[in-house]
Amino acid sequence: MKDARQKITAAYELAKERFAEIGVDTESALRTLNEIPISIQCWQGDDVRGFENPNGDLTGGIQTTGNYPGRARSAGELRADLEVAFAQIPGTKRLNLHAIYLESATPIERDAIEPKHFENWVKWAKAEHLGLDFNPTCFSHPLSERATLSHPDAAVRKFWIDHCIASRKISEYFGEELGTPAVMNIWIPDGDKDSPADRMAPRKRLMAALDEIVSAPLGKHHKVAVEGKLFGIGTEAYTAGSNDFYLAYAATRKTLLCLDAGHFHPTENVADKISTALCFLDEILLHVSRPVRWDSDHVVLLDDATIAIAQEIVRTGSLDRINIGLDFFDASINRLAAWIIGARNMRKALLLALLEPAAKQLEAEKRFDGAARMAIFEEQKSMPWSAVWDYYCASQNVPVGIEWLDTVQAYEKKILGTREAK
Ligand code: RNT
Ligand code: ZN
Repeated sequence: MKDARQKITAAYELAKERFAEIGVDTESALRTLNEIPISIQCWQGDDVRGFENPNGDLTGGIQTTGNYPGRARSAGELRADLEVAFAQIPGTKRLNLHAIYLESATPIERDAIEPKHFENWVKWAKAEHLGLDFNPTCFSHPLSERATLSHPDAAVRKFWIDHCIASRKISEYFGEELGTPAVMNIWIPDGDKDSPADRMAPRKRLMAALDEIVSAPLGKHHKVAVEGKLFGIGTEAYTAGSNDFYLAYAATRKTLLCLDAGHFHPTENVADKISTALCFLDEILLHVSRPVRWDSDHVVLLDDATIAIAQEIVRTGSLDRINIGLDFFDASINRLAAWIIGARNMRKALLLALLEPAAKQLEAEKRFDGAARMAIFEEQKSMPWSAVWDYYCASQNVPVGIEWLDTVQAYEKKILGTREAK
């Protein structure tokens, strides 16, 4: 009987030959795969509560549902959880923070947050060899009830502009300290439950506010992205920051555009938007998520939508121009498992895309041979990619199959289960 490791290697060697026959070099695919950074959202660990006011309500038209025990109640707990989760996820990782994940002994208003409130995160990121990304938090706050950057009251707008500029300073600090630029993503919940009389004025105010934010002269260690959305809970009829709005904004102001997989009509093909955006923008940010009937932020599965996104990332040859972030938050299941399943699936999808016989696909297309192209695509689905995945996990010293679940369950028993909900 061969031991498990030998079986994995033997299966891989056979798979490697099969892929070589169709012109795919698995070794090179795995080298590329391992280096693609995936930015993992801290907010899956505590249901988007943060540490500014962990008992406050989550507002802004987004919602976590479920009350599974064990959410992180402090930055220390969140970091401990992330360490366990990250050890189960192969490949290059970053951590995506929100402004509400600051650490301060005294309450700090959002327009007054400073790099020092994130020192512990930077120290930890250095120790864990992670890059950090950032987000101003323009929701879950008394001043965000009606609107933020598009608010008709200039004083309220200024508060959020100042918050976003303060967030840029923190992002710059992250990038400089960690030697890898931080992507700072602006998403605001502003919109209307019902048909507005004026769709234009809020957009003009938003445009002017964003201009103030992005024109603040700050260093080169961070990048700003803007994230559009079709609707939120309570903003079903109108959002000031639609995708059209931000696509035009990003193209004219040279920011990044963030495409969130849950922010479109359910039948829209989000993957198709990537090549369009890349025609006009230097870089984009993705929020890989899973909408179920609405922007529900379910855990990412290895489903058609995710695979299509990964295929576009690879097929456009734009790995260096696409920043991959995850954006889901499920409070109904073990939160570490949510991170692990979602992040492993994203990387599996990238592996599938990297194992495509690109040259053969393109040749068939060039000949207008639709049947051959279809046959190649379909045949690919039953190629032994999972043997390549297993070998990859083993070579990265992360669990190959579902064994990670044992670790997570043991951690749940020992640590998560002892956390009383506050
Ligand atoms: C909300 C946006 C946004 C948030 C995070 C927490 O619909 O997707 O990206 O999910 O910033
Ligand atoms: Zn998002």
